[in-house]
Amino acid sequence: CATTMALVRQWLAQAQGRHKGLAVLTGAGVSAESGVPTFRDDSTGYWARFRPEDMASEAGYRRDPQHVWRWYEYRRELVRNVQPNAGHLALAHWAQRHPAGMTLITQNVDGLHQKAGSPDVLCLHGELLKNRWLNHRCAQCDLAHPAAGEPPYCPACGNLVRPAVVWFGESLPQGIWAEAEQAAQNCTLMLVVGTSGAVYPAAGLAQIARQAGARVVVINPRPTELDAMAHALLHGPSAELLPQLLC
Ligand code: BJW
Repeated sequence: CATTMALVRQWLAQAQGRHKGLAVLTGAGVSAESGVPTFRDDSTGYWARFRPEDMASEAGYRRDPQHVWRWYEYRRELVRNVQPNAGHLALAHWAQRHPAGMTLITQNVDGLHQKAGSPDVLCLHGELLKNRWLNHRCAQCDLAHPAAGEPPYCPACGNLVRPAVVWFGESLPQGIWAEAEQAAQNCTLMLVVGTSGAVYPAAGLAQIARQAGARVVVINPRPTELDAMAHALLHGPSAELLPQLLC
């Protein structure tokens, strides 16, 4: 509502004057209006059709690499063909107007914040368009053998290529996590945008920020697991609300 928006704008004005005063944690919802499915939305989320333990775990990949690889190839094709929406752009423009004013932390692997022009995005869960080796590499692992519809593999040792994303049970990239934690500790305002707040340790950044004295604002069209700890809720789609807030 209008009064909540006015209040959050005040908090934003206070954050604006401070080095990295604003921290933004985003999730799949910020890309929904670009046409990228979320994970946990009732009928449209990926987890309504797939089991996360099959598609987003190392054990699932080892059980059926072809099935998982094809899902990632499908998602890669999808994100190559979508564009950032007004929400991504509003964040990028704000950062450009306030250099060193914002830390943008995303759980998204789709690269749309970067495509919108956001600098220094902290990607907690990796990047969909990148790969890495599943096992330790042997001396010849550089020569990945391409295989249509299947993960490329090392002809010498059989090692498989895998998407460079963070699956369940895996640690987040250490340096990136450390920077995100520090940003949460030092900001005066944290916007939590388009995430269900169900996945840890990412969701815990909101608690870290709050405990360190920051205001926490959730921006989402539906209830989230972080609503109860937030100082304010802005209900609606991020491609509408972020431009209104950050213009
Ligand atoms: C809109 C919108 C619009 C719609 N505008 N909004 C503490 C407690 C409990 C469990 C754990 C814990 N600590 C660790 C765990 C285990 C686990 C976990 O969190 N499990 C819970 C689910 C129960 N976490 C992990 O395993 C993490 N690793 C870890 O903890 O390492 C330490 C460790 C090591 C070894 C052993 C044990 C521990 C890793 C988590 C990795 C998550 N990976 C995924 C897949 C990435 C790759 C890929 O994309 O394929 O990351 S899962 C998936 O969920 C993806 C997302 O980044 C992540 C978060 O989802 P997000 O972004 O919130 O999306 P949704 O769909 O949930 O929500 C969308 C939201 O958008 C909704 O709210 C909508 O309303 C909203 N929306 N339209 C704005 N227009």
